[in-house]
Amino acid sequence: MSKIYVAIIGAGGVGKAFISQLASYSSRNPSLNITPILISRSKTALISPDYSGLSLSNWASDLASATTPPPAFPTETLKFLSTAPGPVILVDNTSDEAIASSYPQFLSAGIHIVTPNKKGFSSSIDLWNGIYSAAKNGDNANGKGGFVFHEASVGAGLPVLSTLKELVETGDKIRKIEGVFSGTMSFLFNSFAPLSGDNGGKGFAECVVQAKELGYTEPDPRDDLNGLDVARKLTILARLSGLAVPSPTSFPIQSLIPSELETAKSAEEFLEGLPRFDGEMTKKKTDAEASGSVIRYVGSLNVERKEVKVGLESFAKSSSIAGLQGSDNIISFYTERYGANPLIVQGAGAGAEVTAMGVLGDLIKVVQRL
Ligand code: NHO
Repeated sequence: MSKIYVAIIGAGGVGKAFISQLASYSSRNPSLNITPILISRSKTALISPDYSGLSLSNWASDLASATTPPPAFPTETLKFLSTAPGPVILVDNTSDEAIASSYPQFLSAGIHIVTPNKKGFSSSIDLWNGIYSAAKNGDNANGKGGFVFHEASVGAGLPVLSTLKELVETGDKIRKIEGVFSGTMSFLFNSFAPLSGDNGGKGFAECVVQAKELGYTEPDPRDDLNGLDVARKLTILARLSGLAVPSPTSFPIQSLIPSELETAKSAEEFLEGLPRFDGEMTKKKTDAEASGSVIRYVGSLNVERKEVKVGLESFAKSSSIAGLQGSDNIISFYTERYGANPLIVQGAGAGAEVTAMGVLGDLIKVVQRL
């Protein structure tokens, strides 16, 4: 088989785990001739200018000592990839909006894209339309466009988008999708408002600090607490369900950042001020407990009513959302076929290894279609 060229942009938590999983997949499938030609991070890159391929055994130390800057994006990168002597899969492991904005150009040039980056699929509807009108698994089925897959943009390695696509493509009607879409929010509320009702007297702010110390939150926890990450995931699910949501801020999002702390200059200043607002969250928790419920941060999409919303809701203690553990996600699909008992996908929804698995799974989908 001729070579399959792979260009990897972004070598952080997910990127590192992806490269190690790719190396193992490649050695288990030598006949595929997987040939990495670019590994880049913000300031430096490893490049194989003659397309002979980079070794994946010492890539991390090679990249650490590299001084070559990454090829300029998009022009130089597009030129390098589109002149490769065979199919190219671009793996975007960054959260860079500028890279995502260029997907239509790369797809039009026949370059395949797999990515956990939510930006391309949850920003403006124009970008979404641009991507899917250029992609071979979009409107460009008979053209020379590349394939695009982004399973890990929702629920990390959980089969959320592939399940939704199969429901839609086989003619089921999506009525409602709801669930816990953020590993960070899941951990926070499972520890602040556990089923037992007893969390050892911890206030909400203390739970946020603990989540941060355990590495669940973004470096600045406000990036989790503002709800935008969940809103982006709901935007993707809504669009795949046929609702042309214009942007991730075009529907109600309940931010858990007290308005007085929105202007805090640093994550530290924010965390210092947060305990002053513990009373409000404790009241919400005890109000829910009084009716046998617990509070959870959820997203829901009602396709029939064309409604999307993200925020805190109360759930009966017997419900599957209330019974979630650790930082797990749960996504329930209510459809015509499944009736009152939804199809449920549940499990770890955050973390480098499981996210990288979703990305590698997408790369394998492309390989199988070449
Ligand atoms: P890092 O560790 O910041 O790595 C980013 C890398 O990209 C760095 O190497 C940086 O140098 C490089 N980079 C940035 N801009 C670049 C550029 N212009 N050119 C070249 N390199 C550039 O980020 P992660 O954690 O590795 O994440 C990578 C991507 O995966 C992001 O788009 C992220 O949103 C996505 N992702 C991560 C996770 C996760 O668990 N880490 C998940 C999904 C998607 O399901 C997960 C999730 O939603 C977690 C969420 N916070 C939750 O539920 O609580």
